Amino acid sequence: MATSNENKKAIYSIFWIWLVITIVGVLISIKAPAWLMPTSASSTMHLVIETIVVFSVAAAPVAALVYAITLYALVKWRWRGDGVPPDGPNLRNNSTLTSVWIVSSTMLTIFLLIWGLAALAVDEGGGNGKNPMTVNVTGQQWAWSFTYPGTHVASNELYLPVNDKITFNVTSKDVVHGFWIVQMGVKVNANPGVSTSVSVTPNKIGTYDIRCTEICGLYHAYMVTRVHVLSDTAFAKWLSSQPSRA
Ligand SMILES: [Cu+2]
Repeated sequence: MATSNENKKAIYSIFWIWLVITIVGVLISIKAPAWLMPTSASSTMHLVIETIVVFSVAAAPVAALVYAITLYALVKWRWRGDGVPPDGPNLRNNSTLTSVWIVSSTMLTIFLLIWGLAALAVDEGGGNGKNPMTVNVTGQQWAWSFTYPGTHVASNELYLPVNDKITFNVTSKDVVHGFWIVQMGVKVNANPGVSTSVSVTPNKIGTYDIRCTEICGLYHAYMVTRVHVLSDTAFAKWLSSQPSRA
């Protein structure tokens, strides 16, 4: 049996290892999305990145505790004798540890729930822009096509006006595809025979990526196109310059 002095030493060591790993984890959580995530072209995407940062920061001390105990156990509690090592202390009878664990995980879970519900409420289904506009999106092996209701325009690259609320009605001609505008944080399945809606307000002029997110056959990886977010006048000009498909 370990003496209480040895236990105290172990707890202090684990605490310091935990603290260092927590600080590293928090720094990575704050910095990594800026390096790894695409730029944000909508408030939805901004919220997605913010949520990733907050959830990673909240998870860092929990992960650090697992790593700290694992590292300490590997170095200090390694069994070097023959045969099966003796049992350690019975954690089930440790009421302090059990209460701390239950209370902290309950608080963390409630925090994540409240954050999630608040983020959904703030986002208003992805749209808080003016002049709502609808675009019909059709996926098929292996291309995207877009039509703009109220006009006779069809295109294979998507064109959108900036700061207007866009609702996409998404469907498929053959198998299940996934409509994903990478930099806008919008992703929804394209199902044959069904129209699924998703809304977003692009808030930055530029060209962004559209990908398919369901394995839909041989050329799934090449089912990509682009979205051009234009100023209102540039968008109106593009729309009127398109040949009618009717
Ligand atoms: Cu696809």
